[in-house]
Amino acid sequence: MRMGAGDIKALGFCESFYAGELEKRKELGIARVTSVHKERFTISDGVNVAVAVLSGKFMSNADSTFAFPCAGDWVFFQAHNADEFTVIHSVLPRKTILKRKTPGRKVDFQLIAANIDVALIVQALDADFSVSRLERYLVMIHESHIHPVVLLSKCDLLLPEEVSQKVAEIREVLPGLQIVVFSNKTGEGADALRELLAPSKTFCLLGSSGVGKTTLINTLIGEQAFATQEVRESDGKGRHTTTTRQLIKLKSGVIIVDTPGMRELGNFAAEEGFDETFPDVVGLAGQCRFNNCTHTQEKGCAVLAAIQDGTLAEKRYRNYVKMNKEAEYHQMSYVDKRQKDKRFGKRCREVLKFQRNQC
Ligand SMILES: Nc1nc2c(ncn2[C@@H]2O[C@H](COP(=O)(O)OP(=O)(O)OP(=O)(O)O)[C@@H](O)[C@H]2O)c(=O)[nH]1
Ligand SMILES: [Mg+2]
Ligand SMILES: [Zn+2]
Repeated sequence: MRMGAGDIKALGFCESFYAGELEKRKELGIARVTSVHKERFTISDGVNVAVAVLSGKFMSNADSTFAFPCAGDWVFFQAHNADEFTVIHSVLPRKTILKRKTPGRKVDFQLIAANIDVALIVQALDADFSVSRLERYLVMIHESHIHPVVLLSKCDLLLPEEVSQKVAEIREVLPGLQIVVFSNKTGEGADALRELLAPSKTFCLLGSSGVGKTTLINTLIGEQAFATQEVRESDGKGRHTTTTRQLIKLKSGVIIVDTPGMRELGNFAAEEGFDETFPDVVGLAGQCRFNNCTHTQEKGCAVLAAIQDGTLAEKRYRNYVKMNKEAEYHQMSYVDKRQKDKRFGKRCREVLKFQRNQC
């Protein structure tokens, strides 16, 4: 079958969302990016798979990280020479985009996956469990307006009461969050997972290396389709088994993006994500007597009062403050960086000129 003649709806394509775009397609086909290898992209139409490159025009127009295709993106493509040579012409508008700051001090973003409906944050119950890290993921996910679900893996390694206690720890600070406890070894939680994983929705697995993300995909497929690996005791941090993000369609119709474990989540210029992840802290801060309250020593500080009477966990508050500071810092430098960008600078000058003329 020719590339483009497959079933993109089965790969999650929403015709109503892209109604306006379909008119622009002309002779171009639509496919979904399943993986990225430097300047080469694997794309699928739901049945056929091709390796594609970006058109020259695409390359010269691309002005930021956001312009380039990432796993989960829908693209307009053209196949030449009986499908031997495939070119991507443009990326269709994204419903959602999951991004993170690149590790290190350099302020830049890395696209994780596009058009994700549900983000699955995987934490292993034995060694990886951390409510603070969970909060970090949630800020990133909420900022992208993606629905988060927490998957706690390796429950076979703990006693049932230890598992319940960890779940309670999360529920205490994040009451509305959906949590699924499971084990790839014993099959516990398999029903809950099956119920969660709806066909034609796109899910994205996120979490540290070694928590069992790829093993979960293999479990769902029912065979060792993808490589997984024991974390070496000597240098548990030293490796990632999964090295590229990859969009996979299961027989059940579920679409999942597997990602390499994130060692460092980085910081992000997230503003919106805070309100949804820390509604308790944000709500309290709004009740302080002074609206410039720093919540450190002021009289009438609702946050300090809540920590004192035990209604707000100090650890949660500290994590909020830490992330808020990081986000502020990065927001600032992101703007600084953008101002260096010629086109952005030009636009700024135009706006300033316009404002001056208004005064
Ligand atoms: N006991 C136990 N071990 C598990 C479970 N799930 C996965 N493992 C083991 O954990 C190790 C790491 O699993 P992977 O699936 O490779 O982990 P990953 O999250 O994909 O890691 P990266 O690809 O590096 O991000 C493997 O040795 C798995 O056999 C589980 O539920 N219970
Ligand atoms: Mg993996
Ligand atoms: Zn205060």
